[in-house]
Amino acid sequence: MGFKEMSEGNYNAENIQVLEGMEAVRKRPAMYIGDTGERGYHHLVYEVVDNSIDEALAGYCTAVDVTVNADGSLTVKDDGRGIPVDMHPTQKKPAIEVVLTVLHAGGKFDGSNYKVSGGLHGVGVSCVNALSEWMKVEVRRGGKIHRIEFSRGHVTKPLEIVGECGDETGTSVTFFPDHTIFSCRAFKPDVLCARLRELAFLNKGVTIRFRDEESEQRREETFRYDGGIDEFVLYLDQNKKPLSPVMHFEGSREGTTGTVQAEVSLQYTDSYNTVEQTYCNNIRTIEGGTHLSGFRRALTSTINKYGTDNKLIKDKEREMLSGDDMREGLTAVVSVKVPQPQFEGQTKTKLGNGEVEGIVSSIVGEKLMTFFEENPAVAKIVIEKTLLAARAREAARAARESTRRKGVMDGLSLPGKLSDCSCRDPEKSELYLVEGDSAGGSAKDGRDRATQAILPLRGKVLNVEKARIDRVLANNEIRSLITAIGCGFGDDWDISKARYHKIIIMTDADVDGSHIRTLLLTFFYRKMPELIERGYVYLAQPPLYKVERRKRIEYVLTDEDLTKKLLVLGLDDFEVKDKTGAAMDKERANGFMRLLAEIESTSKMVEERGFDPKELLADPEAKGSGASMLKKEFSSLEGYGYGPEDWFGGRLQKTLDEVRAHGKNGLSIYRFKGLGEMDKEELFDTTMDPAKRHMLRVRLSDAAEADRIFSLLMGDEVEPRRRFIEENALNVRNLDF
Ligand code: 0RA
Repeated sequence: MGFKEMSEGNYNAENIQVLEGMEAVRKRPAMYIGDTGERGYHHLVYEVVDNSIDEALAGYCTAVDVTVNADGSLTVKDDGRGIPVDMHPTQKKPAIEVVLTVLHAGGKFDGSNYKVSGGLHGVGVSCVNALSEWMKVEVRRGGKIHRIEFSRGHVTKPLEIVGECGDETGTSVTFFPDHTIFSCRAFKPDVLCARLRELAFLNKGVTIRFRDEESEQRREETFRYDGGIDEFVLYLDQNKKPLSPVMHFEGSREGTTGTVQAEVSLQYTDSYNTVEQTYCNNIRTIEGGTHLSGFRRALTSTINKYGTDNKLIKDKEREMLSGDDMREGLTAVVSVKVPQPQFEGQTKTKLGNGEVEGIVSSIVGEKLMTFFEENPAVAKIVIEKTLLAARAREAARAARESTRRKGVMDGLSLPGKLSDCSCRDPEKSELYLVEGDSAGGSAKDGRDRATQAILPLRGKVLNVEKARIDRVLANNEIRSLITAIGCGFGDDWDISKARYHKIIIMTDADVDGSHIRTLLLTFFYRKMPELIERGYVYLAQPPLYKVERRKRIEYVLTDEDLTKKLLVLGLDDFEVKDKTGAAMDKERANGFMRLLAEIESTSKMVEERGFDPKELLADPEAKGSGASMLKKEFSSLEGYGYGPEDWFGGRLQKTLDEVRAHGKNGLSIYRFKGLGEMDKEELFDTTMDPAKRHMLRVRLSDAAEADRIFSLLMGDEVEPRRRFIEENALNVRNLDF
């Protein structure tokens, strides 16, 4: 919502525009917050935090507190001016009620009063209200503490004064997302902290505190960076060796819709890769846009001009230098504030405002030239690195030429190991990257030849974090990959040439498999990020178990699925009785057993955290996810006529164990050690058949973190890598793409 104009100091309730009602949001939540899964769930928090950040940017707020409460709700508290509580003249309601129940209420969106921060969807706190089972808002303003409460967007307790607060001011919003709308059930501290940290970098001096009261760990973190995006660059480069200090340039220019501000921090490191993170109005612009092109243009022309004028770059060399060369080893954060941002591109994360390119380019160009003139030693290092990169690229040209997709039409230049599909429509075509020749062979024989191509990968894939482009391109596995995918590489990159829109990594579920998977993901992330951004990259999910009973074979994906399976089988010719001794029907018995299995696993989890489940259940004050899960489960248990004493007395555990043991009867359970153990039919049936398979799409949800983690996983620093791998058991799902 646009609160910026209020900073002009003449806010009154009339300014609030009434655009739309609440029901629309509940009817089509995804339209307003993107989705109703994990992303949308966390997006609710960002919407509320954005309002506090706006208060901070207007100069009225210094600290924002975000707390995950014990009951699973979340509070965002700030020390800003407080949402106005006076009467809205036309709506005949307090302004705060209008702000929280009317979409887009809060200010006009004309150029002079633009919203500075704002989530991807920028829909405002009223949306969060509509999508919350309940919301409570407390405002400190004018010496009084005011409170109002809502449920699913409707007032349940009108605004009232509940106390005095002296000259304290601020807003505190507490909400519990509506679980009939969201599939996500809890806030993830890691996900929240990543965005809060990013916001603290982008808004220097603002203190953002995070507290988790829900889990037993009681995590607490404070993010405050007086160095702003300079500190952001240092954070991103934490696992790399710097070649230059952090350079910072900023300025503003009048644009057609108001003042455009631009801020850039950059540093060169000895890495061979480039990190460019760009933002507009605190929103990450994954697809780049005019601010990025303006920045790049300034960098290229300044390096060229300074290098030539100072005889560091010879004429012949200048012709050979490309923009990519000048960005090798560069880490840059570009942040602009634009009054009326236009977001374009596939995911609406590409800044489109044309004038921004020239503005950023002129600010950076001017100041970078001055910096080089005042720091010739740094300029020299940057230019030397650039020339080295260019030479390496030149040396790799031969390799690159042969890697290019020149004769793809006749299939001649495709790698020999590739078993291509016959279909030529990329949208229907899939490329399987398979670990090892033996699994590759099964995949090749078992696949659907029309749509599925197989590329077996032998041995380890090159670690692109540690190799310059010439070595990357000389590597056979990588060359096969590039040719097979068809988009080219580096300056030649062209996503529209992708030969497949699904690239599926299929590796064993062991340490080697994880390693190969990580190397491949690093390659895609560093060298072909657009594949990940577009959602073309997948991880195959081969089954963990093969279960055979009376000659019938079934495949099971996970340990939890195996438990479920055993219970269903166990109930076959097995009678479960309720407390009165009457037999339950199959369906009811099945639900009952699943519930018992849940109680068993929750109890185990609670015990692992050092609690006694029995005590926790009996304690009405007990909060936290474990306690609330137990309470829910035991209240379900009552529905079957049983109480806690039946579980804690061991009686129901015995039934559960019996059914499980019965389920195992006459059953052979085999745990796969690798893909190679499956024959071609088996591999197709379980892992490749589009009608039955499970796959994970690789997402790039937090690029900053992903980049740091990749540097950590793939860089030279051994100790942090060892720790990370140990802590995360090399499971890519923990990398949170
Ligand atoms: C409307 C007008 C003013 C402030 C706010 C809204 C406001 C909203 C939120 C939401 C979370 N924290 C907030 N802080 C402030 C300006 C009021 C004035 O002029 O005094």
